[in-house]
Amino acid sequence: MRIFYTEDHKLRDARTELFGGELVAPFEAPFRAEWILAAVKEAGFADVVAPTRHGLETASKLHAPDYLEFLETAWARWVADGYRGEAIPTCFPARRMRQHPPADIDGALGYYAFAAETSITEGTYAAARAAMDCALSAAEHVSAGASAAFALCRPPGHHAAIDLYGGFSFLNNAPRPPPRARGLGAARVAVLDVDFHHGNGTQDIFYGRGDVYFASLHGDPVDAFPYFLGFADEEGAGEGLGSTKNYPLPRGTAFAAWSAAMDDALHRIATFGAEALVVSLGVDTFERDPISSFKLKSEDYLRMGERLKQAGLPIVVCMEGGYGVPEIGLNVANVLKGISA
Ligand code: SP5
Ligand code: ZN
Repeated sequence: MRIFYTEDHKLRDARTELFGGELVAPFEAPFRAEWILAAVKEAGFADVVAPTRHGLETASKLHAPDYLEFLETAWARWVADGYRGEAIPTCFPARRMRQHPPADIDGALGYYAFAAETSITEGTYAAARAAMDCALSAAEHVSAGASAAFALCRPPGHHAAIDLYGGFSFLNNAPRPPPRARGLGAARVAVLDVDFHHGNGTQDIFYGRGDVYFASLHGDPVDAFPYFLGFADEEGAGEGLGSTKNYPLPRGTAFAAWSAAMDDALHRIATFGAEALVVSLGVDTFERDPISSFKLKSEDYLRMGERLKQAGLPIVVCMEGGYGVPEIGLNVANVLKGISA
């Protein structure tokens, strides 16, 4: 399986994350990608290539133009206003307030953020662009006939919505791959999001679309981030009605219950008639993940990969979350091994 990776992820190296009332060293940091790269190489995956640089064509289909302009310019605007720390929003367009982007950067941050833990820094936008390049290159590799590819990218993307950042995500990395021998507009694609957190951004982007199925297994939003989306009664809208499926799972969920939900998701994806599968892979379902509450063990990720392979579809694996512990590398390598078996 070819792996798409670029050191440009290191441009995203924030000093601060708002956590527990303190500014702590971010959970989402460069060492994650380095540990994962080392582990997948150790596991024998040697075909590691740099992505090709893409323009904003796909990003413009997923995100609003004003949001992309905000991301591109936010850091310069923040610095120009004389702030000394990293860019963190402080004021939000909450219930009954006006939904409009203020001219002032402090206000604009609040308008485009759905969560304040994620500081914007100098290299953030460039790193997010490079992550998207990895995802697009992996999708193109699969479209050209490969059975699977892995975008080893960070920062993550699945929380990035049409015009919202947060949850460590800025640009969504789950673009639909153009399946081989099909026009871009014709094919049906499924996104299976196995990160511990609900993929609110991906759901938002595809909610009204009938040609992209979105299924997410995650900590129940009644007690897990992102708290305000990811409930079982969200099923899509308009042409997309019936093509969103959420599996909110309780704290402490272990692999038996988790994989039963994944089975159900994969059956629905087969019924939908997907021709390609994008896996938003977070390994923050691991039992020792520092910010999550599921109980998956390292060997469970091998079973996960094997079950994904059984779906019989071309697969684009896209890196999302998984924090803090060295096992994130082994857990990702196990998923790839299962898919390649
Ligand atoms: C891509 C991804 O995994 N993003 C996750 C972002 C989560 N950020 C907020 C985490 C809040 C954690 N609260 C932990 C409560 C434990 N009791
Ligand atoms: Zn996550």
